Amino acid sequence: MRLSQLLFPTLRDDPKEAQVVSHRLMLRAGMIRQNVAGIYTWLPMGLRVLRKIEGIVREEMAAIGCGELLMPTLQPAELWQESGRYDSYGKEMLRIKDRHERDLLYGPTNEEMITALVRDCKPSYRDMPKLAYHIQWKFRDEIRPRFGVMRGREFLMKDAYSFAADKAGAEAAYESFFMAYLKIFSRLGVTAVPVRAATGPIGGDLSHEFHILAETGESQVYVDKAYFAENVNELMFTKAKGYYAAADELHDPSQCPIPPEQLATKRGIEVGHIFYFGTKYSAAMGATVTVANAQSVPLEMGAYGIGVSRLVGALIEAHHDAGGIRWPVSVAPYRLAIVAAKPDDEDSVSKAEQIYRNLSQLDGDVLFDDRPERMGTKLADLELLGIPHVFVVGPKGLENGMVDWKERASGKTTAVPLAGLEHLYAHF
Ligand code: P5A
Repeated sequence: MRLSQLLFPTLRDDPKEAQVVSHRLMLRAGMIRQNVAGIYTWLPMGLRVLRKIEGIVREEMAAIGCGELLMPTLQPAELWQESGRYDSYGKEMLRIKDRHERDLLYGPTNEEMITALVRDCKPSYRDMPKLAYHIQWKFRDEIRPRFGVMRGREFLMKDAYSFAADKAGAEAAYESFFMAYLKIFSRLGVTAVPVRAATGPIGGDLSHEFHILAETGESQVYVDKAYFAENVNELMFTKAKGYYAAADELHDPSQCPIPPEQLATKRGIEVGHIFYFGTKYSAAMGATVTVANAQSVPLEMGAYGIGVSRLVGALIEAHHDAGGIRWPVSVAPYRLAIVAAKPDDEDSVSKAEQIYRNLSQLDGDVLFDDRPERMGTKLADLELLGIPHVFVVGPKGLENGMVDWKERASGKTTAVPLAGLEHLYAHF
């Protein structure tokens, strides 16, 4: 992609409205623009990160046999009347009337809709469990939208649902999502600590939140210090469950099983939340499965959320420095940028162009900074945006058949031969 053609409005100064570093950097690096409180336009650079996160989530959902579908954003009120949540959900739910005065709502979550769908599919106990997810925009009329995309009103969620014939099947599904979540966060370049959590308006009696630990986190979590001696991302379910780790609302100091000196109190950003809620929705909505003796029983359900748009902000909270964002390579808007050191030196501009063409044939993850700006400005923008690798093509290096390779993570610059660029890029 040629940067000169992209909508990439960077800002020199910190925007006043942004209180946390991720919000400031997303605005400054031209990733998002706010439309009204808590509702954003995703500009090309922001959208690429969002899509890459979605890509990793999709691969890990496929790996546990969870199929993608797509439910609409608008839902009929009747479904929520069936489950009993239409009134209890309160002001966070955006209620809408269509031209026929029919009550609709903009979905804050999809338990009702998917339960009705599975009910209508009349599943047999022979092909249990059923696992499905979608990645869809949600709306919650948060009383205090803040921190940019981290607490939005419109936000992108991956929500998955499991349906099983019995409790053992539901618990097995819960465990496979739990493990998939650790994998997803590890591939995103972060550790998200699973903590026991209250279930709130979603309901149920078993639930874990996944928290990226960061000073700016909105939640308080209490975690056994021994947990941190482990590689959390590789823990097995039973071992992870064995550690004491609780969200604020579940932590009661008088009941805590471990001594205070062994307990770490941390701030966390909740990037995922999983629930086992048994038959709460299926019983209310008549979603049943016929078991061996021709009897019908309500399905055992779980739901599994990941805050996809929140993650963009949370990853920046975890990975930045004075120069800007430091994306893990797996989610960077582009893995590589190419810059001609002197825009008026024809030789280096055409060489840079040629390198760009060659490498972009391999995949579309290369950015060509062909803007008519000084090199210092370009490099500062690319650093702010957090592009992991930059090739600087200049007359000096070209004399010896070399270009400069700058690495965002280490800040190192190395001269590398033109002939080896393809090979190098393949390893980024
Ligand atoms: C689980 C899947 C649910 O809604 N129903 C379907 C369940 N859980 S949840 O915890 O309420 O939300 C799941 C994740 O969505 C993110 N999230 C938000 N992100 C940005 N702005 C918001 N206002 C917002 N609210 C929730 C969180 O990451 C949460 O874990």
